[in-house]
Amino acid sequence: MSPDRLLGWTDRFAESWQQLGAPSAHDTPGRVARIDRGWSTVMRTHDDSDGLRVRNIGADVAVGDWVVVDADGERIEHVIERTSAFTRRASHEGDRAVPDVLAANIDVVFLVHALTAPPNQRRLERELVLAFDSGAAPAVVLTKVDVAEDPSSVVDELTAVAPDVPVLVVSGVTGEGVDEIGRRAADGSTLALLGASGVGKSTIVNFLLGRDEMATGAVRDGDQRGRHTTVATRLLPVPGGGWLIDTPGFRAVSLWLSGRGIERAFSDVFSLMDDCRFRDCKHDREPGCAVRAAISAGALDPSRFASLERLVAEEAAVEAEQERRLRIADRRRHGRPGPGDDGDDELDASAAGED
Ligand SMILES: Nc1nc2c(ncn2[C@@H]2O[C@H](COP(=O)(O)OP(=O)(O)OP(=O)(O)O)[C@@H](O)[C@H]2O)c(=O)[nH]1
Ligand SMILES: [Mg+2]
Ligand SMILES: [Zn+2]
Repeated sequence: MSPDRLLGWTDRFAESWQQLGAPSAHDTPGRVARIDRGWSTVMRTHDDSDGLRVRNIGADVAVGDWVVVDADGERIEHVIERTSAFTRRASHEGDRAVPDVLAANIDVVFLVHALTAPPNQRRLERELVLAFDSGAAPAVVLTKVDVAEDPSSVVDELTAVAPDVPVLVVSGVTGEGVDEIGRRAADGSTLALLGASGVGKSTIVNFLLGRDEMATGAVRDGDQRGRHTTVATRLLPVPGGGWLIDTPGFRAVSLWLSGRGIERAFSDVFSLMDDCRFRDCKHDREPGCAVRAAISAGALDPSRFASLERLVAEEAAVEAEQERRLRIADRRRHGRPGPGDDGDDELDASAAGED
């Protein structure tokens, strides 16, 4: 049996499967629809509503992954190379340089914000960096327009930090604008909804599915924060074709290793930098600095520029830590522990020394 195209299987995955030797003695690749404490639920066909529950044991899987299950149907044997993944840095203390993959093999990342809360530009900027780095196409969804008091000012403020990105204004309750999201799934694409708790991700998912598949929960009166109603990421078939990934609301938007995500999320600022007189302009007090000029003229919000500088520094720190780890791993492989340490000390010291 060949893998189910309606489940999102494409030629790209087929190539990676071939490279694994297309282990034909084994089961057909399936797609991870949910993960619960070391167990994955794997769908083998698009209408496989129960799925097969298998152990992860050592397999680094995320919802959306294509996997090969062992011949006994008990555990995941291979994870097929991802075409995209929304990844943040795990926020566990002491174990800092660890990636946390929220969803894999996605075509569009919808970053959801509610129009009922004060606009959080800094959060959206970070989310956009991760979304651009995921390899999927980012889009912004501003929801709860039916109950927002002053939607247009919130829309303007958030749109200002999302240049080059489509911004949809919707209501998960009335359904206004939601079809535009569903339309993106119709060709079989996989869409992920990501954002803080309580912004209305599951409400949108339920509207698109036409049934109350996901539980939704009231937000706190004062600050509109959610109560983490969704606790496990789910991959769900859209009736008109394609897939939705609903995710639990996440607090910390910590950067993981970035490709060109920062440049793409801040394309407006980078194009200003191209106009600075000096190529090595630090955008501080240099003459002919286009960034400072734009700030003075009110064309660039100084807090957006400060935010960019913070993100660049954060990314450099993640990269440095990652390089340290690779160096240590390499030293171990060659049986050359550093003088007076076995590698772990250096790691722990550096992890503790950061921020
Ligand atoms: N009026 C209105 N209420 C909404 C809308 N979307 C969500 N809500 C309400 O906002 C609350 C939170 O919605 P959820 O869909 O549970 O939010 P979520 O983003 O899935 O939250 P987590 O699962 O905790 O991450 C619920 O009480 C919803 O009924 C909307 O478009 N309009
Ligand atoms: Mg939810
Ligand atoms: Zn400059």
